[in-house]
Amino acid sequence: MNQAYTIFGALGSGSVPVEATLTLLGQPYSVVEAPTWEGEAQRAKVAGVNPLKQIPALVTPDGETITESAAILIWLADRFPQARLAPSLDSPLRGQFLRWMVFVPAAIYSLFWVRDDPSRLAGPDAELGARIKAATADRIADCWGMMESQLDPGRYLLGDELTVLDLYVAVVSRWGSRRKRFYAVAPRMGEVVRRVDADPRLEAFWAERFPFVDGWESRGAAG
Ligand SMILES: N[C@@H](CCC(=O)N[C@@H](CS)C(=O)NCC(=O)O)C(=O)O
Repeated sequence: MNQAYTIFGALGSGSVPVEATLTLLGQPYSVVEAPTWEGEAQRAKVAGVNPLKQIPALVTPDGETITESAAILIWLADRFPQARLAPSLDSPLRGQFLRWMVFVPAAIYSLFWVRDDPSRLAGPDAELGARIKAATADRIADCWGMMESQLDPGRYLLGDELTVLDLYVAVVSRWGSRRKRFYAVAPRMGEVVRRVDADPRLEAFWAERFPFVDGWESRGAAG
């Protein structure tokens, strides 16, 4: 039996909220760095644990492999309930927690499959690719705006306790326009993710795994 968790992941990717969760939990883990968007050699590193060749994939100390970022995050939070990184099964917040934990990958994260490489749908048609990129940016902004309208955040998205949902949104919101549009359509969620960015327990972690380089929030394309 392995002693620690192994994460197949990459800097700035969907593995980062999983790594942040394990950091907060104080659980030992190692990362197999595999930026899958960089080509077949990187994708091949992941093929053995995820036939879709996507990250993140978590291999547990028992040797079980779990893919799908939201499933991994929920599983970890439930596995260590004393850390209170998710509302408990009988909490009145549980339904909304599950709702948004599914919404983020279903409505938003999944669009990056085509945004990362629009030719996956557009083929060699560059103009169509550009239209897909713009339309998916609008859709992502609409989805963040819808989430903002449905939530009533406290210090964190579901109230005053940090959950894995906050870690998840803090990372996914940085893709594309580097939160430029996110802050515009979701100002209250924006306050929450800035609080997560500034969490002293994660300062060294963010610097290593998703650095806040100068001006990152205002750089980038349409998103
Ligand atoms: N549904 C998956 C999506 C994972 C995903 O799209 N990962 C990206 C990196 S952040 C990836 O590996 N992309 C390469 C590809 O799809 O070919 C999840 O939530 O974990």
